[in-house]
Amino acid sequence: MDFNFTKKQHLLKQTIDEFCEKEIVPYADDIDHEQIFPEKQIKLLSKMGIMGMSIPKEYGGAELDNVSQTIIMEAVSKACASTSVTMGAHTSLTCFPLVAYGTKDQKQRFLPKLASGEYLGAFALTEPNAGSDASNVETTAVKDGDEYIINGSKIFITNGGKADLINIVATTDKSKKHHGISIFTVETKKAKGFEIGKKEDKLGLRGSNTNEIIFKDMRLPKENLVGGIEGMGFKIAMGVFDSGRIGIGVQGVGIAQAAFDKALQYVNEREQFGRKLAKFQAMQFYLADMATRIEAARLLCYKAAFIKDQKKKYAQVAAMAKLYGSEVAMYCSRLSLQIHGGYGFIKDYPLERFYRDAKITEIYEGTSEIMKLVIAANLLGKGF
Ligand code: COS
Repeated sequence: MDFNFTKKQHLLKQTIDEFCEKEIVPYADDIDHEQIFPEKQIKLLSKMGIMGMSIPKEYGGAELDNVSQTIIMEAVSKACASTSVTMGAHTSLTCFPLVAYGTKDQKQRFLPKLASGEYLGAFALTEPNAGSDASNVETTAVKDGDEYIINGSKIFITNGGKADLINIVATTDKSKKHHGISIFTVETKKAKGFEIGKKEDKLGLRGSNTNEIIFKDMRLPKENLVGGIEGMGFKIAMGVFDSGRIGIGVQGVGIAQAAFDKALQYVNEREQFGRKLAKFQAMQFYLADMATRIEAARLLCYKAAFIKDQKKKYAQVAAMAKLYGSEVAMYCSRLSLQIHGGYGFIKDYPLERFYRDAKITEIYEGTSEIMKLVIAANLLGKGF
């Protein structure tokens, strides 16, 4: 057993931490307050090869292991969760399914553009009647010669209004339920019948783009069916979420760490009743509770990434990492805000941003309740 990063991973952590401190942290409040899409930050991440981190070298990617990808997700999330979700929807939800399940032709056509940052990606499953109940998608894909005709709409899609390429989940045969679900890749600028709908105004992650997207008789070549076989979509989506959940767990850890760091600084500066806050036992207990939970959540996330790197089954530990990482984000952002008192409640300090950003980690890529179902299903013998 070895809890150390490799030399390469350690160097990567140093590099990404320094980058985030310089290029992301100073802009994070503005990104949130002014709802600025973090395009500049994403461009810089592309230049560093990070938008292609999950893509094999032969397609222009950096081909990083999952532990390294988790290091990056934690660092960017600590700096700015709006930026990290924009990045994660691309590297994890978009690139991962094409890498893991795409045909050779799909990899050749799409991965180099996603790796270089020429294309920003998104993944679209959620609909008004399909969220937790992922198999209930109503968007249809009907085969017509060498094409599929797609009709329907998707809501709450991260990067939906900005993406150049979106993997969309549709039903090719509703009577087969989840066995009739397929995933199609759409290049949004080329597709007729692709429309951008309502942009959401959110509690947190206010710099990230969350959009409705609409398909009206949108025609796609049959070569854009991910994996080339109809009915594989539900299993692919489940695989994508299993993997993505490590990222959301560690996004929670990043937010929690950012909140904790501010608390640690504040208790050493702020004086009340003639003493630094750090001298009060109540504050010491808060710090100890936060630090312990952050460390436990972090270990779960890196364990999940490590197991994925070992090519072993990881759905259960990924769900645990997401469940606990998101709870710790909520816990630490609330406590750190409490320690800051009134200062935590105003926009001059980032505490209220952390508090708002933390909430979504308990909801997207599977709610905490769904995580418990996944964990229980694995405990009871499903074993993905
Ligand atoms: N990996 C591979 N296959 C999986 C899987 C996984 N992690 N989980 C389920 N499956 C397969 C099962 O093996 C089953 O296949 P067969 O019918 O061929 O045997 C099939 O999928 C259906 O499984 P199950 O009956 O367990 O599916 P449910 O419809 O009950 O749904 C949950 C299972 C709830 C886990 C799933 O719908 C889910 O993850 N929902 C949350 C989706 C989500 O995260 N939404 C948020 C999107 S916003 S980013």
